[in-house]
Amino acid sequence: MQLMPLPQRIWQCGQLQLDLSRPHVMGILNVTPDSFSDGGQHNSKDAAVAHALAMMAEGATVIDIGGESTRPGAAAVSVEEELQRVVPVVEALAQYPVAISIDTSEPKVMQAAVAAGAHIWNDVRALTRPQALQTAAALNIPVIIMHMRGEPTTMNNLDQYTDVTQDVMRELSERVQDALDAGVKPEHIMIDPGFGFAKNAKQNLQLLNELYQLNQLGYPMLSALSRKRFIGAALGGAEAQQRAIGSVAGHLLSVQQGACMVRAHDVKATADALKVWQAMQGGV
Ligand code: 9MG
Repeated sequence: MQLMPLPQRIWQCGQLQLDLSRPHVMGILNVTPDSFSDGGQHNSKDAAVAHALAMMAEGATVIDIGGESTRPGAAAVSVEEELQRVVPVVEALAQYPVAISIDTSEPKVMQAAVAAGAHIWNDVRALTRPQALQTAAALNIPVIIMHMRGEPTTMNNLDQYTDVTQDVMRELSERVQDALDAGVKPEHIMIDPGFGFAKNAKQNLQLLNELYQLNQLGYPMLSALSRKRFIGAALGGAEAQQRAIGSVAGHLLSVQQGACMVRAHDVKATADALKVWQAMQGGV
């Protein structure tokens, strides 16, 4: 494993400057009735906003709002429903000094979210839906491009890799090139290996062990393994609510290898771990 310097890059997110040369915690805000690890507790606007403010107080500098569950087997959601879930929460959070990221693959949702004050497009489908590439370029905003094969409903059968890390890097660079060709600015791109998406437990662990290799692609990197099944498997079959410490460990290992953002449910524990890492670097 290698210690990697984080890229010098700043994303202007409303009032907030996100300095990607230090690690950030992206707090997860599921606004779905069936979200997998908060039991749907935050699906009313006020509860969602309160949860976001609590995560900010705990150290999240980014809030990732998702109105569509990407859990395998989750019901599809219409654009209208996604808009109704996401936009009011964005409007409420836009007044706060926090970067607002939207977990969506739908260009119409992203357009409405940006109009309401959102800053970052987090797309697990890597801008592959019709008009997504063109919309990302026209909105001129930061985008997170994640590796996946197929759809959440089909991905579990698509985990045949020659070498998971090399294959993920190659397939991610193809998606990045599509974005660049469409006019997305290179300084707006963040990559993400897509832990848990079309990868089995062994492959996820290999990818985590070799994450530093993705720095060769030359983009800032997000690691998102919070409470995922392979963390539970590494803990001997722990349920989602028992995976916090394992997730913090995985995120710390990711930052050590160059990730500048981690997507977490357990914000305080994650932020504390990253503070120790930051202090070790000689910064605060
Ligand atoms: C929304 N979402 C769920 N898992 C994710 C992951 O691994 N990466 C990103 N970017 N988003 C995710």
